[in-house]
Order: sequence, then structure tokens, then C-alpha cells
Amino acid sequence: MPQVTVTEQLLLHQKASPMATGRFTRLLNELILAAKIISREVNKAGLVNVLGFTGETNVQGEKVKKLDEFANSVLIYRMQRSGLLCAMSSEENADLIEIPDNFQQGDYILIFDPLDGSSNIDVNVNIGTIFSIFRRTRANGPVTLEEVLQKGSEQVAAGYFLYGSSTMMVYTTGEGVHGFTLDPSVGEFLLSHPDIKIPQTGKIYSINEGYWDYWDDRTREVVSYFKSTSNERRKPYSSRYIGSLVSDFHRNLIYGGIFLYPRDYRDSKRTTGKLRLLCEANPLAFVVEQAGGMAIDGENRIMDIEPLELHQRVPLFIGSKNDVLKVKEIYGKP
Ligand code: P6P
Repeated sequence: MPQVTVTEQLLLHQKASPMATGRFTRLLNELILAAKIISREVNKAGLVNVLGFTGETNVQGEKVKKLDEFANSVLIYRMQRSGLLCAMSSEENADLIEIPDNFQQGDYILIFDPLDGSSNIDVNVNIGTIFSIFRRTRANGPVTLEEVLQKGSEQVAAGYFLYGSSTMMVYTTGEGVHGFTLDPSVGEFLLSHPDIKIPQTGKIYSINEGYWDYWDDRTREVVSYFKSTSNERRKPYSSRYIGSLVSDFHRNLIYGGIFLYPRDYRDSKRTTGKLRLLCEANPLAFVVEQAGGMAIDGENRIMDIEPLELHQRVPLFIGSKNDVLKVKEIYGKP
């Protein structure tokens, strides 16, 4: 089978886009180089004492592991110099990351989670980088926060790199979803999963059931549906939960299933869930919709939500369309 590299695939997309200037292709290629560098470190993390904590905590109040910090710095260093961005936002940084004046500015905005699932680094569970790309909405001048706070439906591209038994890149530019696997012997991402489509009804549900006591009755009804023999499949869904969103999402994308991270009620306070709209929910929502799936916050389409702040959190129900529709039906009951 002819080996199609991701660069060839990007050039085909560029050729098919009459207005393409090649900048977008260069942007994704810069991102791919950063991911290859991160992949190299992830794959030897246990050997070079990159494990463990830096002692810092990030804007999310989470302890930052060295590999988190490394991935974040690689992405910022490389992408700042690409000459293609006017701003970046990282899950690890409280504020917008501007492009220093001594670097050429571009028209794209990159939002990313440098190493999602990082709580699993020390136990060798798959982790990943999630990215979301927008075009700025003003022709020039300093980038504004409102240019970054665009709805997910405005994304020009989104996807993730998955550092696991192999390193994969899965992305969409709005023309389907394509998966590439890194061949480390040549350092190229080769097309391994052309035109990914998620099964319309899944057989897996992914949720942290340890939070049962924090949920309201509707959420418990949703989870009970997937565990019951009276659902439309007439048998329980399999429970699979790694605690690494990219890994859980990717498995469900290929096999069919639903990932759920609902809001919960702790100390009688209603939370909005843990996952971030801009650097987690939106990019994965773009991918899943392009693969024929669906992503909601329990009621609304994720990609229709108007962001109000960089690190806004949302409840997330994402995966096979019929399973997400069932969630929407249960939450929507009077
Ligand atoms: P919990 C990892 O920290 C992460 O953001 C996602 O990758 C993962 O799905 C989720 O948190 C796990 O959260 O509350 O189940 O430990």
C-alpha cells in the first residue's frame, strides 16, 4: 500500500483550497515537529528522570509534572518562531501567550493542552497533546482576547497527538478525520486511518463512577442507562475509563462509545465539570462531528457555546451520535 505522509496529505488539502497560501500547511508542519520532540521525551520519560513534579502548580491548581512543563515549553518555543501565529493559549498558562515583537506575526491562533492525561505519566499510561486552530477576526493590530474567545464552530483545524504504544496524529480541517501513525524509523507520520467514522451507536461508556455521590439524579439516570439491560442494545455497555481524555476519546472514536464528564455537586456547590472548553472540548468536538459523532454539554452543542474566558470549563458528553442523543433526551425530560 503506498505510504502517504501527513505532509503529502496537507499539500493535497492545500492544492484543493484555491485561496491557500501554504501558511496553514507550514503551521501544521511546525506543530508536527513539536509533537515529534515531545514524543521522543515521552517515550524515554522513565529513563532520564523527566518524571516527577517540578514543585510548581498550574493555573488549574494542578501539580505540574516535568513532562508537562517540557511539552508546554517545546510548543511555545517552536510555535512562537513559526511566523504564523498572532497568539497562543495553553492549558498550562493563565494568560494569553503573545508573540514577541522580534518574531513575525501571523493570522492564526493556536490553543492547546500540551500534555493531557499527565497524571498518568508516572505509570506509563497513554497521554496526548490536543490542539485547536482559529484564524484571527481582525485584519491587523494587537490580537484581542475576544479574537481568541471564538465559538468552536469557527475552528479551521483541530486534533490531537496520542503518545501510546505508537504515536498517532488525528486531525480535521473540516473535510473528514484522518489518522496518521509515526514511523520512528523514518520520522514520518504515515496515513494509517483514512477518513475515520465513529459508529452511530457505541458499546463503551467512559466515566469516573467514583463521583456517583456528587451527581444529581438525572446524571445517575444517564449512567444507569448505559449499565442496564433495558437500553436499546438490550445489554450493558462496557465500562472503559483510563483517566486520560485523549486516550478514552480515541478508543471510543474507533470502536464507538461515549465519554462523559458531567457537572457535579461538591460541598453543596454546583460545579461546571473539570474539562476545558477551549483546549479540550472544542477540538475534540470538531473531530467527533467530522467523524459523524456528537458533542454536547448535556443540552447544547459544544461548538455553539460562546466562550467567556480562556479556561472556561464545561460538562462534556462526546462520542457516538445515538448515545449522545440519549443523554440529551434524559437531561431534557421535564
Ligand atoms: P478524573 C486529566 O487530568 C484529565 O484532564 C483528562 O485527561 C481526564 O479525562 C480527566 O482529567 C480525568 O479526571 O476526575 O476522572 O480524575
